[in-house]
Amino acid sequence: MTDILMIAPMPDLVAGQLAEIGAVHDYTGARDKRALMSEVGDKIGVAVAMGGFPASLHGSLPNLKLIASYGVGYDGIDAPLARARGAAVTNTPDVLSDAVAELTVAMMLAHDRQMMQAESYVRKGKWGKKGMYPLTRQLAGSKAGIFGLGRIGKEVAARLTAMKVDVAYHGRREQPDQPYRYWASLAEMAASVDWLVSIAPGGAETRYAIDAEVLRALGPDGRVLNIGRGSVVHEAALVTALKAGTVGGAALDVFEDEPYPHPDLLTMENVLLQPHNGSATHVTREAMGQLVVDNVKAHLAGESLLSPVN
Ligand code: A2R
Repeated sequence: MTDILMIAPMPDLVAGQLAEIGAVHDYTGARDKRALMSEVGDKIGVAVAMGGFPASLHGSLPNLKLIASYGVGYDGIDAPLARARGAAVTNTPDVLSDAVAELTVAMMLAHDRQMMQAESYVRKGKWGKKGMYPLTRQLAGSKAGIFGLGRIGKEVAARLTAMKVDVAYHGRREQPDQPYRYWASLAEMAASVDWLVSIAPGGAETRYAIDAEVLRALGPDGRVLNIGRGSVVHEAALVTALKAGTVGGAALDVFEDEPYPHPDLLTMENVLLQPHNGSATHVTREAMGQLVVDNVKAHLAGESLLSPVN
């Protein structure tokens, strides 16, 4: 029987299946984590996580062989360190790309067409009293620059193209097989688009990539959307730019300090907010959970991992 450490709360689908294949120890729920570690630490072979793994835990888990993470982003896990300590890391890519891409496009549409405000206009009876709602922007015909044309970015690009949006992208390298225009400079791309869409991973390399300079380049008619990682956008700089009107609007699903968006964002009309909901559909969360379990099973059976990251 394998000992499995749950270092983040897992959906029932995951927790239930893990309990069938090993002895599960709940780290997050443990009142005395140190006592738990001294009791079971050297027996733990597998840890299940949710995008993060404290590096300090390695010292208590000398026999850890796998960190199976729920979610595609793993910027909170030091994968090279885990590998050096003898542990593989898996994530849950691909199965969530459709859900994240459709929320991305939904947010762009909702923002441009002012759907939240227009709905409130109807609910509050303003339609009958004041007449028709003011005209809004149209997504078709606009230009979008995607920061991070990876698995999710490509799904976003395909949907936007179908909706007659002109797509460009920025990343560390050009992808010659892609039909979209490549920009080596994020700021230059920002200056050329209506929507700057960030679906790049978090981590030291992308931290604050969308800063005051990039926002200035995006300009007073530009809108920024972030559905990748909160750390990619300098939130204070964004708030300043929105207040000054040097950026036209924002649609944000992820934040620097979740679940606490910058308080000024909460009162801004030209900001659309979502609670880190990109992959939050029944079908996708089920598929993500199953992939966590299937990685653990593959590891225990001595088979190749389904989605290793290191
Ligand atoms: O840079 P490239 O050409 O390798 O393109 C990748 C880009 N990317 C970066 N761009 C600029 N600077 C970086 N340091 C950097 N690191 C990566 O982001 C690639 O096109 C894209 C990431 O794509 P995938 O690895 O396929 O990730 P996926 O499944 O699209 O998910 C993206 C992110 C996750 O990392 C979570 O943070 C979030 O979506 O849920």
